Amino acid sequence: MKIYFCCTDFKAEPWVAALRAALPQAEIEVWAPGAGPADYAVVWAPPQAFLDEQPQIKALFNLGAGVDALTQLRLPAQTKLVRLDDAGMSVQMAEYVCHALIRHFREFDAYAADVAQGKWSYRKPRLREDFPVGIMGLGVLGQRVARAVQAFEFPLRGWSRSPKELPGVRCYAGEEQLAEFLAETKVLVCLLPLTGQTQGILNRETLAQLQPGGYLINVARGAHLVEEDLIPLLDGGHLAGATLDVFRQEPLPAGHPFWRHPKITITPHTSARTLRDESVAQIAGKILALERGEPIGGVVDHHQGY
Ligand code: NDP
Ligand code: OXD
Repeated sequence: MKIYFCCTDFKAEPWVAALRAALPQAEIEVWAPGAGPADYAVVWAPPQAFLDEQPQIKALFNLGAGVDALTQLRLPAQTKLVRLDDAGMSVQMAEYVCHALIRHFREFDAYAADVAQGKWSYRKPRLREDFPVGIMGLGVLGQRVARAVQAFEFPLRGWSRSPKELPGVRCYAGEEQLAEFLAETKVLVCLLPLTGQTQGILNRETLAQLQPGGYLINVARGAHLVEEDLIPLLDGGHLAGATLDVFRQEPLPAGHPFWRHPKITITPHTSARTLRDESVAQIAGKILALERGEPIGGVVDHHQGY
């Protein structure tokens, strides 16, 4: 069995070593143009040339949960596209979202600013009933985040493509229920995959439907947000702030207004990192299952794009 590693942005050696340790029976190499055919590949944003040279490949294992960089490419028709299914990311996402939510709700930035000036000051406690949290995307990550937010007793809403019933979450589904979901939300968390349906979904019209004083936490993809729509809503006061982990262009270009806006907190696409041990164990397990002819989870539906 031959497996290629073809991942931009990842240091190849430790990954290849970990994959070899997990699958000692396999021949595992870093792909180079012109290399011979392989059975499987571990990929992250591979070049089109890689896919064009490997039409026989049985499955591509994406080193992330979001497959948007792959679905933009021409994929071999019979190749399975498999995403990471949690692999240690959901707990990180829960930490990140709860941190952003609580920092905003408890006004910790304002306290830090006071402390920096040597001020011992109190703010009026806010009521969590006034801060309903709405999670867009109730998949692997969205549901884990929902559980974590629930522990802090915020009112919780969720929105997904297909209807769901989740304990303690008021669930909405489909475009027809999006307006109702937004109207019931003050702190909006985006955990959608980037597809033709979700690109630009965070825009002037949708964000304006959040409750006054709304807050945006985007941890999914930069292209979910129409970036130029955000600042007028912040400056106009309808939105109180935003925490953004993902951007249309990454790294965020120098001089981009998000770097310095006082109501925007940015992090460099780090809310849920791909963890090597967990990812390799998951991928190796799935390759062995496929070799035994067994079904695996996390296979992307080419039609839905996630
Ligand atoms: P899942 O595929 O498990 O969940 C996706 C959710 O989005 C599902 O609930 C799905 O609905 C919903 N959804 C998809 N399309 C629509 C739509 N058109 N309208 C409404 N709901 C929709 O993905 P994960 O939870 O594993 O990951 C979510 C995303 O998080 C990834 O695609 C990636 O972009 C991002 N991510 C970001 C990271 C970071 O570091 N910033 C790290 C990891 C992931 P349904 O349940 O009905 O199918
Ligand atoms: C992912 C990511 O999709 O890291 O896993 O963004």
